[in-house]
Amino acid sequence: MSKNIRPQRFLRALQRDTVDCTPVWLMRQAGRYLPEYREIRKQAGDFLALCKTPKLAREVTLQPLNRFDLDAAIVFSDILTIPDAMGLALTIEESYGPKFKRPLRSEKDINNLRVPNIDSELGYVMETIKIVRAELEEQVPLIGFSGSPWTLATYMIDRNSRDDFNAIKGLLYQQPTLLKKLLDVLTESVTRYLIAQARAGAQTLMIFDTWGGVLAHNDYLEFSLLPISIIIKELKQHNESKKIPIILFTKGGNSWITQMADTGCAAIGCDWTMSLSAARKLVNDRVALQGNLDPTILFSSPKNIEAQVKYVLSDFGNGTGHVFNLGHGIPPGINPSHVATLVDAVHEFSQNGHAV
Ligand code: 1CP
Repeated sequence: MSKNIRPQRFLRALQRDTVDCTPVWLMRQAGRYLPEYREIRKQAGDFLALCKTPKLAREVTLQPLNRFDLDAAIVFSDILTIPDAMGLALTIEESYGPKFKRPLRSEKDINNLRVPNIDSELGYVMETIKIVRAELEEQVPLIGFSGSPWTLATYMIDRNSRDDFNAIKGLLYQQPTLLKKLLDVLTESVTRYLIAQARAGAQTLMIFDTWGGVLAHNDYLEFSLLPISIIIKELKQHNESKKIPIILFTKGGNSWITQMADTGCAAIGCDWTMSLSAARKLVNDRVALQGNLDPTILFSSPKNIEAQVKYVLSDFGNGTGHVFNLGHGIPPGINPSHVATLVDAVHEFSQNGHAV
């Protein structure tokens, strides 16, 4: 335990080593719920300019750490930087969300896609990682990330509304070979992107498979988890990334937890619909678990937030291998002081018993 100082808490929990208390970070910890984020966002003009200006991306990465006692930082960027670098041209509209100027509309569009040049097209992400790492020194570890190939594909295929998966599922059932071609280019792109992030200084890599859960059981294994497994295998073989722990998060992915644990990831992110103790039994302590408070609980009272934090901690139970998080990102519009309540409650209520 002597080496169990604060900077190690998160990385130790991922390796299922002993910790002094449960580490906590929050998906979308930088973002619109923070007034100081909205200010910088205004200054930058638009979302992508913010991501592409390392000086500003550095600032918003650090904003939540200046306010809260978080145990990890996550580089400020977006999963859609890869399709943007492939030429689809990302825009984020305030009322709509992400949109591409040139979404994939035809077989030819997919056939013409190429793995982007990571250094020249996505170098700004690596630049942000380098400056944030230098600034954080060894205070808390820095997480790099990417979307999964399937999740990226759901955004890249032209569609009419945000929550309509008919277009991509139509492709899956009508032209599976073409979809696989798209997933192959994305698999290679994500692999190279994550290796570059490790090289730049990311100390953990997270794969966001936000839309894997919309797939039928066997389709998830073939079209979402298989490309992810290939990426993890490659990362494990590459000198620059082989020692970096990987967190795999499939929203709505509870039914595949045992298969996810077989990929070689260090931890699985769980959404709030599953009991952590049940998940733990399924993975048999082979991997750590990250999660899983329902983000909307942040809209409730501080007293209720504390009670729900206690519940999640006791649901995981005694022993190591738990990284506290939400089951999905922080919603815009919550009171930032409620985040402080959550973070402090995790540390306070996990000191004795829960984490050994
Ligand atoms: O208007 C704004 O200021 C933009 C809002 C915003 C922000 C703050 C977007 C657009 N992206 C981000 C940052 C972001 N996105 C981070 C930053 C690091 C942090 O967590 O603090 C991360 C990790 C992401 C990842 C991301 N982007 C995911 C995976 C995680 C998840 O939430 O499931 C997804 C699906 C996206 C796509 C995206 N980008 C932006 C929005 C609003 C969305 C979601 C759109 C949708 O619901 O389909």
